[in-house]
Amino acid sequence: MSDLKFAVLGTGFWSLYQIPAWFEVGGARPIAAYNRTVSKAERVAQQFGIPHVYADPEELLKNEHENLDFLDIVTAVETHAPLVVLAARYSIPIICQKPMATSLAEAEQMVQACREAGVPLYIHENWRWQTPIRALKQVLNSGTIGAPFRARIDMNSGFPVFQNQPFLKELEQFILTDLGSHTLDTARFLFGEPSSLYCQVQKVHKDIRGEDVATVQMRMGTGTMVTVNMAYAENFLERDAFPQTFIFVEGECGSLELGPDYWLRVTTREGTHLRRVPPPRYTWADPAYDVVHASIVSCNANLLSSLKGDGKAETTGEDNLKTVRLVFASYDSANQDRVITWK
Ligand code: 89Y
Repeated sequence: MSDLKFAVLGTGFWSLYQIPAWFEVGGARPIAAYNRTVSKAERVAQQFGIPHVYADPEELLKNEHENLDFLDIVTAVETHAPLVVLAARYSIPIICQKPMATSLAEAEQMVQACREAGVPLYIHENWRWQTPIRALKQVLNSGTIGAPFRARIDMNSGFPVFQNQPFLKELEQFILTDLGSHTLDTARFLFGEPSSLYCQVQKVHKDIRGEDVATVQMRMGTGTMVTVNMAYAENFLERDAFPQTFIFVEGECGSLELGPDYWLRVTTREGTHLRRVPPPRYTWADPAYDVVHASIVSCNANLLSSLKGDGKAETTGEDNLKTVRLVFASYDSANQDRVITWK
């Protein structure tokens, strides 16, 4: 099969990793790029050999839609809904970066527009594709530790995320949309859907608009109690491990721990078995983000297999809507100081 041709909408910080990850996967080739500040699109197009550049997304779609197999939307979150609704009119399959939308209503509108137009919508949710998280899931599925009754997912760091992504400072709703989209999706991936949720938030940085600390507690799947802790609070940790996620799972027959430096420990009656599950290293990846950038490759490969009709995508629009529901339910819970329950 020949390469699928795609357009990149948005050529900011994340596109510098998203595009090389496509080259790493192979089988897909960017033929057009759009950015609001067109000089940025020109620079990225030159860097990656993308032939056509646009300052207007509608013009790109008008001129290129017959040549395009899919769109890769990597713009700021507030543009996702209008771009997806626009692209659905051109009947081009869409990949949209997380977080999906600025509200649940907008996310629902995106899914509905694509469903009505018969256009596949995928959300680029890469956290669950991290090598160590996949390895932990495999052990969980193997039944070695039995049914999980409690778990903790921790992603706490003082890494200055605002330096590379200054827009994060301006978000009215920050940590739960930016990082919670990932960690709550990972919780769903590992433990299933929630039946109840309680969340509390804090703001430690004085110079940002949104919250930068959150704890979400849920009852998930067959009853696992799951706590998700997240923070970008410049809390001066002795060993800051950005962007590693630590996970601890207690099961009826053992425990499972994903700790610093990608060590995975499985403890049962027989003792502790430990092995390292590091991500692959790519030359184009920023070493400060290694496990995250490496996971873009696996996520893209999964979405591409679905676009080619060879496999099933995990993070479809419909699926990610469930993660978006959790993000905004967390804000509702925190704002009202109440437990939210689902039937
Ligand atoms: O924006 C976030 C992401 O997707 O990965 C890490 C990050 O850059 C900061 O939380």
